Amino acid sequence: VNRRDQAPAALFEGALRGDRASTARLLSFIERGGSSAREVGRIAHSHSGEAYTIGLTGAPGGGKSTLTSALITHLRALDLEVAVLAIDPSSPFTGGAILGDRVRMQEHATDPGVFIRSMATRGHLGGLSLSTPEAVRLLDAIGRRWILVETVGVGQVEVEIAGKADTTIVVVNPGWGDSVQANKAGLMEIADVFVINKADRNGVDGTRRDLDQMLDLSDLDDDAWRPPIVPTVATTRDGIVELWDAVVRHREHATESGRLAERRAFRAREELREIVAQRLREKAREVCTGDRWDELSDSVVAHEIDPWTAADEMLAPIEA
Ligand SMILES: Nc1nc2c(ncn2[C@@H]2O[C@H](COP(=O)(O)OP(=O)(O)OP(=O)(O)O)[C@@H](O)[C@H]2O)c(=O)[nH]1
Ligand SMILES: [Mg+2]
Repeated sequence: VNRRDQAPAALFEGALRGDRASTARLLSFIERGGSSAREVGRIAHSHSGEAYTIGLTGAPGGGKSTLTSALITHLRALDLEVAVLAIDPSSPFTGGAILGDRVRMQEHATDPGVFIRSMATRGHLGGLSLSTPEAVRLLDAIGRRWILVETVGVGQVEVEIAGKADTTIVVVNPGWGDSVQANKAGLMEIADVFVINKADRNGVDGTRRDLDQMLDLSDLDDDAWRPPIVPTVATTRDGIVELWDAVVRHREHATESGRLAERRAFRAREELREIVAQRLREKAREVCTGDRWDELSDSVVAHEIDPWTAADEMLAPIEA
């Protein structure tokens, strides 16, 4: 049977057996949204709950993909299997090909212990923030225990997606200051580990001081986790052992303090809230079409009825 014609349940069987094309196809369903995506989501949900997710975020070109590739090499040496999702919130739907990431992580392309996938969105509101956890859950369900999620950029959406990981690595470069000025606070809020990548360049000490100062100001409790600052040179893999060590220590701290469970519970509630909100937005689009809409909106335009009363009348049938 051609995989294009297979239903999610059959594809999931294939994915469980390690068939990458089936996994890729299921991720495409998720990327597109709609009823097939929901079916994939339901199947994946019942099989998931074991994976640990690590987010990497930071300004474009900071070295996230090179770092991810270096981390993969390190994890493979530890005999761990890994899946990577590279998320690009700014690109339109691509069917899973973001060239830079492919090239950067190419050395792992034929390793069966590594699964790499790029995801983009058509740009509809809430699309990527819902499809990312869904994709993570699928990879979890097919048995990937370590999932790396790379998000490009430092805008609000990116920070939100990156902040949904169990451990979030924020990647900056020496002399970072200006490029991310606008969203420093957002990055400080989500960072569990700071990486100063491209530490082969000047300005590492100044950047470290800058980060340290900001962390001093963030008024942490005595037993709170203070994000460590790890300098790396991703291209030569310098500092990767220290980076992984920082991730492992954060994971232990989060697990033992109960923060991990709290964070996951919060995330689950936020996701549910977002799904409900998305459904209501769909409902709103439906309500605002047809004869009744034409009639009432004409009346508002003609100043015969105020918009609040018109909205009440339009919503009356579904609120009953
Ligand atoms: N000098 C130096 N260059 C690096 C280092 N790490 C990455 N680079 C280079 O920086 C460029 C961008 O690296 P990527 O890994 O693609 O960066 P990225 O953050 O994934 O980029 P986007 O996904 O486009 O945001 C490439 O040319 C890398 O070779 C480093 O530690 N030192
Ligand atoms: Mg990249």
